[in-house]
Amino acid sequence: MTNTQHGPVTVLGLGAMGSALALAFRKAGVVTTVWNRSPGKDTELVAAGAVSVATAGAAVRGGELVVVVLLDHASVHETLDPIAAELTGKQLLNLTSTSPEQSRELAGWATAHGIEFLDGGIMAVPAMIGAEGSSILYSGSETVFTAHRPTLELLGSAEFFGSDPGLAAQWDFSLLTVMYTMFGGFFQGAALVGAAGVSASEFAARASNWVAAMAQSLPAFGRIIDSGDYTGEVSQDLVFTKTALDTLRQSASDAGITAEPLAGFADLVDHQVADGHGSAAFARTIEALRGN
Ligand code: FVH
Repeated sequence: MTNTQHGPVTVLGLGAMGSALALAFRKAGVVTTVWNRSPGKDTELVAAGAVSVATAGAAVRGGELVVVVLLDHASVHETLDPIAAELTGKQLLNLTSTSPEQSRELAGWATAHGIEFLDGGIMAVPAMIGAEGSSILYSGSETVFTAHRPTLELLGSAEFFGSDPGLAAQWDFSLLTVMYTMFGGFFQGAALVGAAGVSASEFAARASNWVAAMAQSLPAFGRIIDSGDYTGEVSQDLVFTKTALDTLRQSASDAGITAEPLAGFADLVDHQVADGHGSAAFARTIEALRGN
């Protein structure tokens, strides 16, 4: 099945994510050429109608939009540098998790070779691609984004953040920071309650409800931070927070577990209190991150 509404696409990299992306394209009938450094990862895709080729250069020739989804920034350069001439005049979408500065560097490299560049941050795991809840954040060339938007929407919701090629990664990495900090807290909580014989599964059921309830307060924190005024009426000031965190650290120590996931955050609160901001709103902790 071929869908001529979508231009041909090339996917460079058939790891878990690249395979999921290529499969979503093929399920919609998009002409899809795939390449992977090591062989053997294309079986399902070839069965689904993808064209698998032996070199990245040959793969690039098959697509109007070239999607690169490799391990990291270094592997992207290792793959693309030797085929820059083949990419000239093409549209390149980087979905590899590269840092904002690395995405900007790649954009500069692409421009120098006459390649239009779009960067993306995937807010999904491979199983979610093409399904409800999958979201990809884009920045860089709006021309590339607009031209291929219907094709990109086959992967998940597609949102364009602006012409700065590092912006999508900046959003992506900021959201991942929230995620990993939450997981760190969950692991510490599971270890703490686990010391009392509670299973991690039982804890998870209650913790997920608690996280969802607490997430409701994020917009209010956002408003306080954006106002820069931490002196208004606050439900939780920094002295109160320090007292709570000190007790949490003590409880971890009493249970014989490390409080490391919490410790970095507690240190920031300690510094704010030591600097005389004890009566300020808890949200003032962000100023410690900014070095204020
Ligand atoms: N998997 C996920 O949940 C996340 C979701 C958010 C976005 N990430 C990022 O996507 C990039 C690829 O991730 P992946 O899941 O496909 O990763 P792997 O399954 O480990 O596949 C890695 C592919 O990269 C190829 N590769 C590695 N080094 C090189 C190199 N020097 N030259 C050429 N290709 C290279 C590797 O090839 P091979 O080992 O099979 O030969 C795989 O195709 C990543 O940035 C995530 O952070 C996924």
